[in-house]
Amino acid sequence: EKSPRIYTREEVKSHSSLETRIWVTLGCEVFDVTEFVDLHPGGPSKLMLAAGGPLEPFWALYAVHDQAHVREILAQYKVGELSPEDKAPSTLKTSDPYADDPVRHPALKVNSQRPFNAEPPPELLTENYITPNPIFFTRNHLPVPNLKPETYRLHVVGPPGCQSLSLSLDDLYQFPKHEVTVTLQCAGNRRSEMTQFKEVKGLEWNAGAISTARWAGARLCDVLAKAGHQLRETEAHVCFEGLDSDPTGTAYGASIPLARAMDPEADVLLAYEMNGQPLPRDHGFPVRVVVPGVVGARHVKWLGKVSVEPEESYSHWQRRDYKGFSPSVDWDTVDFDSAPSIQELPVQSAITEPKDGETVQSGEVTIKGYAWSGGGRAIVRVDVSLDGGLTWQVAELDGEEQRPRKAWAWRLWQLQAPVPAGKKELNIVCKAVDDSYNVQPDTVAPIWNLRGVLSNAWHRVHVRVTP
Ligand code: HEM
Ligand code: MTE
Ligand code: MO
Repeated sequence: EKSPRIYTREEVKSHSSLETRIWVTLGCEVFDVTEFVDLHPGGPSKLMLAAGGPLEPFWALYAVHDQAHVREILAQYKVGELSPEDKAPSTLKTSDPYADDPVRHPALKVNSQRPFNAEPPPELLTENYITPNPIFFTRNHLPVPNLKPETYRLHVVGPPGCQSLSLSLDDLYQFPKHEVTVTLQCAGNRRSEMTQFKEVKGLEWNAGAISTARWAGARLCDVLAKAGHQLRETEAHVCFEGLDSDPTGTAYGASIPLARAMDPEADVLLAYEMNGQPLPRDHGFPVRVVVPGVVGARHVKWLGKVSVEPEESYSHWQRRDYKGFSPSVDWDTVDFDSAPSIQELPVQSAITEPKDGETVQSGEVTIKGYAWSGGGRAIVRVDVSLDGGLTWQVAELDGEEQRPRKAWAWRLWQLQAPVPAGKKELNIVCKAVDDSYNVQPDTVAPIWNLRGVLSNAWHRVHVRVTP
């Protein structure tokens, strides 16, 4: 028996392209899986997400690998083992406000490290109707607070003359537990397409700033009722404050109209569970707001305070951001007070497979994506074109059926279509229709805005066809 060759994580990491060969690790073993990439039943692009690093975080998502025959396949490709001293201790810089942020899944495409903003890659986004927690997109404006469940309190401000509530987690568990499947989308989803048209200010999101989870918690209307609130003032707003704050102590905040908060049919939650687990730290542990059908920015995480106010939240993110403007408005002329805050989002859809720039086989092509609309509006149709929008075919809608007026979660869709003979390339386009017959605009030109929000033009993917 020869002793195994020993490699460092650094060396493994340098083998992450077909040119340098594809290495991965499992436990302390190192594998060269270059020859297996094209044989992978889950497709080459998914395997490549783990290139140069550990398989565990990916295999944890797909239990299909939890089988002896999968281990046997991998064993054939063993080239050595990791050096024991390689477990590099992470050096904590205490002056860094982000030093205590949680560890993230390596599949996430990071748009900004501090604060952490990342989206799942398109080939994983529509792999499951419910997005696995570790790859749910993350949009943080500030460092992630580290809250202790035992000492956590939610402060609910009562109406004048009434007592305010200070609720522990156990107190929240006493309210009826309500579960809803809800798609969350950031207003900046697909911003990068607006940037390509004309520069905007904001993070470069591709089409992955959207994800779906089953959320469970207390209904906001039940908690507000307990604090003595009624739906008297129809003009009032429910303001939320996060426990994340900037160096000046300013917390993240946002608000929604009281009418939505008090409507039991609107399913607004103070959620403490995400897909059957306590909320992960990045998604608001221990409690966040979930407002079905409404822009992500109002789903306040690490919730510290709820109050009913005559005016919208005075937070920067309610009043000076997350608003739409005419393409004619620039940073010299913008008047944030002139536009309403974004609440319900417009109809949206995007293609997740194939990816832009990919090469597809001639014969037949499978196109996959998601479609969703705000305000509980259901998706009634997704149209797909292979020729840039000259001719259209109707995609098949997968995923769960949507309830009328309460379509809080997306539909996944797919189309299997013959590749027209002789075609060297395809200009694939998708567009969705919701049950108010709202449609997506064909280009970003008429909807471009300086902040790059509400980007919902037809989604376009260009691919080459192998002859
Ligand atoms: C399926 C092996 C990496 C995602 C499979 C199957 C095998 C396999 C043998 C079929 C299992 C069965 O049906 O019994 C491997 C090996 C890998 C690897 C040896 C690394 C060298 C990955 C990675 C991902 C992934 C990194 C995700 C990012 C999937 C998915 C399927 C699958 C989604 C299911 C495909 C389907 O049934 O449609 N893999 N895999 N795999 N793999 Fe992997
Ligand atoms: N809540 C707090 N406290 N702090 C934040 O930075 N970001 C908001 C919202 N809630 C944010 C927050 C924005 S803009 C979005 S899109 C969603 O959280 C993202 O939720 P996720 O990270 O769970 O996907
Ligand atoms: Mo957002």
